[in-house]
Amino acid sequence: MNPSPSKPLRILSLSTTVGALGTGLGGGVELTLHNISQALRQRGHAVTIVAPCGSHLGDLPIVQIPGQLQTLAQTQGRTDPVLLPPDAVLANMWAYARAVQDEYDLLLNYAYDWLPLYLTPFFGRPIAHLISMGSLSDAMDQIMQQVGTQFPGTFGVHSRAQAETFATADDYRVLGNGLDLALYEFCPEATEGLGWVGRIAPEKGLEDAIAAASHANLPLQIWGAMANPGYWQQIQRTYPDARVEYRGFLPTAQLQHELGRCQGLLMTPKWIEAFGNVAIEALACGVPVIAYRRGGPAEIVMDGKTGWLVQPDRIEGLVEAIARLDQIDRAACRQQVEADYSMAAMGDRVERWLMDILVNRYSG
Ligand code: HBI
Repeated sequence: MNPSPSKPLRILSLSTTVGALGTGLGGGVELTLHNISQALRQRGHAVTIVAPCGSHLGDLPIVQIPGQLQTLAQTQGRTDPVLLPPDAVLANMWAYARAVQDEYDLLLNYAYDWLPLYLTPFFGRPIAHLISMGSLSDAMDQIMQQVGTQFPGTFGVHSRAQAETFATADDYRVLGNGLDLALYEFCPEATEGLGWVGRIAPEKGLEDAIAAASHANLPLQIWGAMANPGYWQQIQRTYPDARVEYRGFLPTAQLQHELGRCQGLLMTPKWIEAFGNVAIEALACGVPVIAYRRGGPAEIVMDGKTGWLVQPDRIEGLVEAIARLDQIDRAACRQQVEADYSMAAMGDRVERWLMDILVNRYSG
């Protein structure tokens, strides 16, 4: 089958396996899967999603597969062996995919797991792998190197920084990410202090944001899942007088309403964020972003135009940037997201990636 851009594709999308879609356990990739699926369907492609039982994702049709969920890859050690529970939903999903593959033009994998990669050469249809995190384990790195070399161009990532955490990243397709901008309201005037959004966990570096907000003598509002209560208590002991308010983990409509009123969002990651969805969520509301020059956010923030990039781990750098937030035009923040990170922009990038895979596949 020689694909032509006008010919609609039949795409079988295989979900992350760490939780049923809609539970939030799948983190950022749930939003990514939903937005890509919607964008491709708006272009006339047929998208079928295969996911663990109990999944729901708007009005998208989902083939529900039973079985035991996968362990979160980021909770495992770098040298750990690959784990598969008995009756693994991951294995059951890919057994289903093998059985129905001839009804599709290509498969699109969202799971950050070893098995789908290992199975790739045994399938008759091309498989595109959307890699949702940076390098975490030797086993994944090795199978990615093996399959990425055998099937060049079939790996998609969210940022160049994420790609570069893997040894053979030169032909990984950088896709960025995308939001349904109708869900985010532009807020022209700030009426609150600073904001911070993310899982409350050590790799997110919340303590740096609190230190910087205190030095700048501004209040800090915090949104996100309480992933690590011990870490939160330790921060409160370290900064007993900080003017911080923990707002909890809010649904998008509520989060964007509150976040939109902030003078600026602080992003202080200690690890390589694959992308940093919260950066484009803030920008979509007109909120400038101050971020460490590290990982995905450093490829999103336009230094001096939609926020400020700061030398990593330097609190005084954050404080200097906070003092210059008024130099940023909030409308420019919204405009950047509309140009680069809308559903349409992300859909263009993903569609081009999938078409290139099919063209390369059939051009020999
Ligand atoms: N871990 N084993 C495994 N498989 C996944 O698909 C996976 C994961 N950890 C996190 C994750 N997916 C998603 O939350 C991504 O959005 C990061």
